[in-house]
Parts: sequence; C-alpha cells; structure tokens
Amino acid sequence: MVFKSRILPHKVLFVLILLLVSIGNIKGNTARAFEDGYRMWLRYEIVKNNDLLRQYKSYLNAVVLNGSSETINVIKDELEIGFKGLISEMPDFKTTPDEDGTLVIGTPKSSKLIASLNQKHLKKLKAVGSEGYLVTTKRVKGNKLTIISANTDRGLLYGTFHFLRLMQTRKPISNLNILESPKVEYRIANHWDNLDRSVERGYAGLSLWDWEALPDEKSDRYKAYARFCSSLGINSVVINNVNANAHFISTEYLKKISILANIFRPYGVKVFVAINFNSPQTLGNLKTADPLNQEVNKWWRQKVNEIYNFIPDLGGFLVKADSEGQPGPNTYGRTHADGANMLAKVLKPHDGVVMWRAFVYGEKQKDRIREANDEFKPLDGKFDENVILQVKKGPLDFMPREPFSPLFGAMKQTNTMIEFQITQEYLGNEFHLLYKGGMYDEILKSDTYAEGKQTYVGDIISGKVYDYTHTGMAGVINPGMAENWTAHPFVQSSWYAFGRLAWDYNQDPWEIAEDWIAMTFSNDNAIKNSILEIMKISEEAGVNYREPLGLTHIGTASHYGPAPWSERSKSFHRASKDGIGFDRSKSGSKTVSQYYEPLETRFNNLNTVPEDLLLWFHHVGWDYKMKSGNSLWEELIEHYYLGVEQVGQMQVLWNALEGKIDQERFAMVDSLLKIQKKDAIEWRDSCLLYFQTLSGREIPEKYEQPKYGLPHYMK
Ligand code: BDP
Repeated sequence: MVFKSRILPHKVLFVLILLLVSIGNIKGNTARAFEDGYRMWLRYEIVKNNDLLRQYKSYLNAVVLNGSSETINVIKDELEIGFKGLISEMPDFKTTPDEDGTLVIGTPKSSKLIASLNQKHLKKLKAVGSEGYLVTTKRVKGNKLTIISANTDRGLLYGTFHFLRLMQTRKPISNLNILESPKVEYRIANHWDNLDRSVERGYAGLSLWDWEALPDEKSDRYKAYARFCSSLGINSVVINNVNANAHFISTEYLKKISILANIFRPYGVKVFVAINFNSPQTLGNLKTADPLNQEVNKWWRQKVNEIYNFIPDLGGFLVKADSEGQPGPNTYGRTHADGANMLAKVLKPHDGVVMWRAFVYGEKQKDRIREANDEFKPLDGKFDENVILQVKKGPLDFMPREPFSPLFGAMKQTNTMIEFQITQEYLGNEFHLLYKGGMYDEILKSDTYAEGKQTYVGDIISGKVYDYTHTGMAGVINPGMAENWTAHPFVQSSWYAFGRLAWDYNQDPWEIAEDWIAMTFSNDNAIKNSILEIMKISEEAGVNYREPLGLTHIGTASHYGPAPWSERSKSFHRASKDGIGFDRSKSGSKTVSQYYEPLETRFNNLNTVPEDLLLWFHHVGWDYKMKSGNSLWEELIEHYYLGVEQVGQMQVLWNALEGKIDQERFAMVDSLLKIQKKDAIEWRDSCLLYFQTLSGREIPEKYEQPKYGLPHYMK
C-alpha cells in the first residue's frame, strides 16, 4: 500500500484557509447561510426570476406520487427538499391528477393513468428498460400534466432528479419530451478506502465509512452520499481499496458493510467489495489460494454464501490480482482467466459479477505499458460471461494525458469496462483546480478503428460493438470527511461529470460542466461563463505545466510534485543529450502495433503522430522541427510557460468573481489557485532546468528566468 508523505507546508496552509474562511463567515456573513460546499450540486437555490418562478409554480400545483417502496419515500423526500428550495413551497400530494399543473410520477403498474397512456408512450417506456424514464408534458382529460414514467421505482428516482435538474438549471418545464436510458449497466464509484479509514490517493480526510461505529451507529453521511450518487445515476459502489485487506469479507465486517448496503439500496446503489485473492489463506487458514484447488473452491463457495446472507443483492467482487504486489493466480501458475472464472462461478448463482482489473505490469518488459495488452489479449474469449475486465483509460495509469488503452477493441469476446480516476492522484491532489470531464470525453470519443471507421471507446464499453453481456464505467472516487466531501471544491465537478458521462457517454462534457456550475455556484450567465472558461483552461494548463507533448510519469514518488531526475521518471521520459521521449515505434518497443490501423501507422510516423503524444511514442532530437516551426526544445519551453500563464488566467477570471459568489468558496479557491500557481512554476522550472542539463540549450531571454537553480528544486 502506498501512502502519501509530503508537503506539510501545503497542509498547514490548507487548514489555515479553512480557518480563515470560517472566521470570515462568523464576522461578516450572518445574513447568508455559510456555504461550506456540503450540498454539492444539490443546492436547490430559489428561482429569483419572477416570470420563471410563476411558470414553474403553474406546473406544480399538485403532485401525484404513485407506488409505495423505500425508493418512493426517497423520491418524496427529494421533491420536498427540491421544491421547498427552488420555489419555496411544497405542492400538495394528491391521489388523483384532477387539477391543471399536476406532476404525476409512476410506473404502469403503480399508476392507472400511466398504464392507460397511448401505445406510443408505452412502447417507448418499454424500450427504456429497468433504469430509464420518460418526462413528458401531456393533456389528460383537459388537465395539463407533467408525467414522469418509468418501469421501476429506480427509473422514477432518476427521472425525478432529471426533472429537478431542469429547474435547478432554470430550463423551461412547459413542454417536455424527455426519454433517457443509461448506456452502460454498472456506473460504479470505486473507493480506495482502507480498514484504518485512510483513503489511498484520497486527499479529502478520513474515509466516510466509520468502521468502529458500524454497525450500530450510522453516520448521516451514508445517506447523503448515496443521494449524490443516485442524482447522477451512479448505481454501484465498491466500498474498499483494490489493494484489499482480506478482513473486509470477515463476518465482523460483513455485518458493517450490510448496513451500508441497506442504506444505499433505496437510492438504487449496489455494493461491491474488493477482495484479496489470498483470502482463503488469510481468513480460512488454507495452505494455498490456488484457484483450481478443490478446498479453495469450497472455501470461496461458503464465503460467498455467507456474504449473500448478509447482502442479498451484492453486486459482486472487484479484484486486483498479480499487480503491484497483490496476490493472484500467477503465483500458482494459473492465468488471470483461471482466477477470475473460479470466482465468477461461485458468484453466478447469486447473480454476482467479477470485475477483474487489467492493471498489470512488472519488471519483465522493457516497456511497462505493453504488458496489460500482451497479457490479456491472448486470454480473449477465455473469461466467463459474468466477468468484466476493468481497464484503466490509458495503457499506463491515470496520467494527465495518454492515448486510450489498446485493450479497448482488442477484447471482442470479453466484457470490458473502463476505469477513470476522479480523485487527483497525478493532477495536484486537493490543491489544483482541474475539471476532468474533457479528459473523460477525449478517451470515450477516441476512435479505436477496431471495426473499421468510428468505433469509439465509448461504443465498445457500452456493448454497442461486441456482444458484451455486462458493461460498466468505473470512477476512482475520493470523498472523505472533508466538510465539502472532496476537499478541493472543483473535484466535485469531475465526480459530477463522471456520473453524467457514465449514464451517457455521448453527452457533451462542457454542457455537463455548465449544469454543474449552475447547480453548484450560480445561474447568472456572466458567472457561469467565467467558471466555464476556468474549467476549460484547467485541463490543458494541468498538462502543460506538468507533462506536455506526451511526456509522462515525471512526478515524485507521492505523485504530487516534479521529479524528472528520479530513476523512475528517467525510465519514462528517456531524456539524454541526443533528445527526449520513449521510442514505442516499430523501431523501438513496437507498442504502436497494439493499435489498429490506421492508428498504428499514424502513431508510428513522425509526420502524423499527434503532437500532444509525440514523446509518448517517439524519441526525438532537441532540434526536431515541430509543426509550429519551433524546435522541440523551444516547443517544450513554450508549453511549460503557457501552463503557468494559464493558471494566471484562471486566477484573473476567478478574482473577478469576488462578491458575486459566496465568500467562503471564493476565498478557498482563491487561496488554492495561489498554491497551484506556485506549484506550476515549480513543475516548469524543475523540468526545464533538468532537461536543460541534457539539451544544453538556453531558455530564451524573452521568458522570465527560473528564480532558483536545479539543486534548489532537487532538494
Ligand atoms: C496507481 C496508484 C496506486 C493504486 C494503483 C492501482 O498509485 O495507489 O493502487 O494505481 O490502480 O496509480 O491499483
């Protein structure tokens, strides 16, 4: 397990910021509620525009909510919170829709009115499946109704959140014709939470799960958390770290986890556990964990029966095996398929699935990023139908920029899902502002050419291209005990974007960002535009001041600051007196050949490789001519300086928001941007000064010269 140990001064500064923000509030802001960010995007601020308010009210004279279940109760609560906030009153609940402006919510089973809608409507309804919904405006018996219809209460819950979102983003609700259904089956938040409540790569305080207090005491946060997930359509949660402690499936912990599962269930959120492959040894005292051993098999069968007694609707297991020191089938001379299938067979009678991670690498290969493809591609077709291979978005890790993993498109007979990271492991932890929606989109809309033209990664993982029996999208998430859940308020935006894109990867990440801003900060156009601009700049800035032009993994061991001089970094950037970059072309490690044509040729050829991936695929000389006419060295400099400048632009835009948004979050982000600027300069100067020792070239005078020498940064 890897824990961070670093930058104490930043920590101290962060606590100070929080303190100052609270004092500011106590002194000056008594009139307004303290905006601590706890409500995230479900703030339901009152509609101030009178015309719009009148319109909304005219459609909300009464509510008919059909059915009775725990999920229906959740819907009822949400409507009350939502309407009391948005229009400052809760319309009456009624049993019959006999009034103009009634909101009707139900399934064909629970609502006579919905069951009697025309065939066209019912046909559409059938097609949206168990989680989809329709939100439509209709005249029925002379009354103008808004109807949220679905096949299940869960679908109704998602439809309700959608309807409330329209009002939160001040959209008209007078003529609705919405049809939605999710594109992937498992929209899953992966927690890397440990038994001791530390969160690997978490950065937002202790884990939400208070293991000591469970199962007796239940924190309010459990419900609140499930509600946020549900508002986006996230329907599954892996409760614990992939570097899994076997004790998570001990009887003692199953009792605790079952309480979480009970709390999440009405929100449509299923629990998964990450298991340790050696559990039969650790918990069962067996001599082996060999997946083909009878005793091992029996042990898992019994354990799984016990688990399902506690959690009858457990989603299944997530497994990190034979990776970074975690045990796995390879120890016994077995393949990943042997390991995954053994567990899959045991889970099958309970309808459980195995999410088996493809994040493997070792010392065997000269080019680490080849390994997942080399190891898993030959196993295509060998996995059971209830196994899903969980593949990180890129072939290396969650790096600022990398191409999509070539496993997307390579696995035609193996369910393959994608894993993104929401937490900012390589992107400034809790200190830097970086909206990841654009990055998710960039990968999901990458053309793999697996089946000729336009076979997006998104098409593959949604099962549109191959006959996958299960599909999914995972996001490694970091919420903790920080008052605002994610520490940096903008990490919320990546959580939000992940959820919305997991629902439908065809959505535009910038429209999603706009929704998030409107719901989280303000509906004022000028404010929205400024924050959107900041979010747009943030992604490129984060790449530019860290790892431009396809550079990668040049951070410190903690993955926060720069360390281009470290042995690991050197093994990735390969900078030398003759040039920089990793040769993965056909004359190098040949990794380009893991991609389909025309990508193989495009990536292999210096004239056609996208410049933002140049050094990922090629080793080129310092004087190599770029498309801009710059030499590579000049271009690198330009990117690094641009990155810092972009953080400056973000600061200018943010500063102009003072007095226009709440002082609490304004001050917090303002202080964090100052840290980000300082860090960006440190990244720039460290990298350029180090590379300069090899390139032997100057940083032109027109640039502000680094304040310190290399030894300063290396310290
Ligand atoms: C690496 C992280 C490490 C995780 C690992 C994984 O640094 O903390 O355990 O990924 O995804 O990037 O398993």
